[in-house]
Amino acid sequence: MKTLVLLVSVIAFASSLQAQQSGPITNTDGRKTTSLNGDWQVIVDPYESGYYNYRYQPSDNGYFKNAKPKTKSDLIEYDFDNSTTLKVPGDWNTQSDQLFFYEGTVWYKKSFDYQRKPERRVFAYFGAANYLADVYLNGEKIGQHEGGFTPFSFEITKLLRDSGNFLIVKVDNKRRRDAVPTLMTDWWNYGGLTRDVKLIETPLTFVQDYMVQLQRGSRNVESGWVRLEGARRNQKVTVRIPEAQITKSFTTDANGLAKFDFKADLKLWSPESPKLYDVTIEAETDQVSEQIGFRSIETKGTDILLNGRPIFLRGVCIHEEAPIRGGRANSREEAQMLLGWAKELGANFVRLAHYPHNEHMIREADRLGIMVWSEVPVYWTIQWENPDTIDNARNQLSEMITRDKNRAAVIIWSVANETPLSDARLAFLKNLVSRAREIDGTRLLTAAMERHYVDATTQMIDDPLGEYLDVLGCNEYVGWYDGLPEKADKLEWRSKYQKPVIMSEFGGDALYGHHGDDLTRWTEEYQESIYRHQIAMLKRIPFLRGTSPWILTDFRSPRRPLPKIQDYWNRKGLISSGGEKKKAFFVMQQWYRELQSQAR
Ligand code: GCB
Repeated sequence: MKTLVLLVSVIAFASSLQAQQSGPITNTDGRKTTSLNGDWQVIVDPYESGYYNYRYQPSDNGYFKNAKPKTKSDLIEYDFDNSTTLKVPGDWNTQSDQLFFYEGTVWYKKSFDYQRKPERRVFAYFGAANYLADVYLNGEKIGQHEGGFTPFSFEITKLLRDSGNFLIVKVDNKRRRDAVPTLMTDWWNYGGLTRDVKLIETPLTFVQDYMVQLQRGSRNVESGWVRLEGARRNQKVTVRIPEAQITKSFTTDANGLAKFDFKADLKLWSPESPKLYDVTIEAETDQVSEQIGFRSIETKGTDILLNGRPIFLRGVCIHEEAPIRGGRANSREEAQMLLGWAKELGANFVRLAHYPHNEHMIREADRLGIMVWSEVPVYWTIQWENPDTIDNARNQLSEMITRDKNRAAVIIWSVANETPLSDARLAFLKNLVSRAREIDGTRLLTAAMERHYVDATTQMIDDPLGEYLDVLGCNEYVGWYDGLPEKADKLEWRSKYQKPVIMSEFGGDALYGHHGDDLTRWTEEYQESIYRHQIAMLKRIPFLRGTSPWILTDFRSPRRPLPKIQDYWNRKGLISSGGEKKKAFFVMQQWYRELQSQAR
């Protein structure tokens, strides 16, 4: 059980559509919220002595009690109020030199007052905490959450006081073999309360969640559901889209659920015209509104169809790292900068690697008209046979889809990246695929897969997982890990499946400003040469329907120590860590401009 709600017993809903592991609040839009961002007092606790006693048993008097000496003789070996602070949201690694490589536990504490009105409920909401979070209010445990990139919330109505509340979170980012991701990745393990923390107030019975999207395969039937949480489950709910004069009412059942379909001719969302409508969900006891776009996404043979028309996904991969300042990104401005560069490259699509990014990215993509591939950190060598690992991956996948299911920008969910073939892995990933289809039947499913040579010049895509996916992602590093750049010239690509392929990674490292001839590793010229040969090869692949080179910007990785070149950065960015464009950026940009003009 990844999320343990001790205070309120969240009703165990029957249908999978209703399964809710991330806590009662999934959407914070249009709600009364109180930000708890800012400075939090922290205690770095590498031995977890704030949690375990000296016999390594969980202690009743851990740091979560926020104890103070009552007499001058009292022995208490910690004191939040005289401890250092860290900014939330933010990773700890880039806020303190001492914590740069730190992997372990940090305790966070925030004090606040809150005058709750009698007919209201209050929830503590966390945009994300990497990786394992134990949450306490006023000395009592309110829940635990596992997974570093998705939101969770716990109800605190009954524990809340008018003044002097203290919220304490133990955040542990130790890597574990059985976790998702597992021990080995190629990105920085930024720890901490990396996204917004807030209190959310709702009525006693509130609109807990809803989905309003075009029905799969349709361009004029809206389909979805609304779910209420609280004592008054049975209510009239109305979905309104005022700009389109739509008002449709339904009644929720004994579980608080209403499913609906209705016809509506809306202006469809697309990269050229990212139309969003104000949508209001109105129940008798609550009302929420947000902006939602409507578009259809399907495949037909090897084509991807957006609103019924074939498209080519001109993409780029992005890690959730803040440009220039470094560290985990978590602001609208950082999302605008990253997506702005993607647009400048000529992209209409981004692959948000390798975990769900913060909500600013998705909402900006919605506004800017950039299609999104969003994925879970099922990466490389997960423990395929461990039932806890699969539960964890399913939960992270569910939380990702739950958060972003109403975002038109998201067209593809990805269940895995470069996972080695085995029966256990196939069973694990099939499980994720069916989970994703269960909660969201409207989007395409993919995974970034590997491929293999059938002879010296033929690459084959035939991963058995391909049978269960809509779109085949394929990572290849011809010219970098696989031969020299010109190797691409003679390559032929074959696929076992009549399905669209996205070349979801290719590229190579270059240190910005490092020059030489095009066979000298780490130079901008070598990287540029990879892109030239790659593009010529990609143009010859008949079933190719998208590309997302690796990667938009350089990003930190502990696997990359080469002094003076890498210095713990993966240098495959088309843009440097300082925001400077490398030569390869312009090669890719030129191709995307050509593709864009052909598409018109
Ligand atoms: C890959 C991985 C990506 C790495 C990249 C690299 O195949 O999917 O996470 O960062 O290669 O740079 O080696």
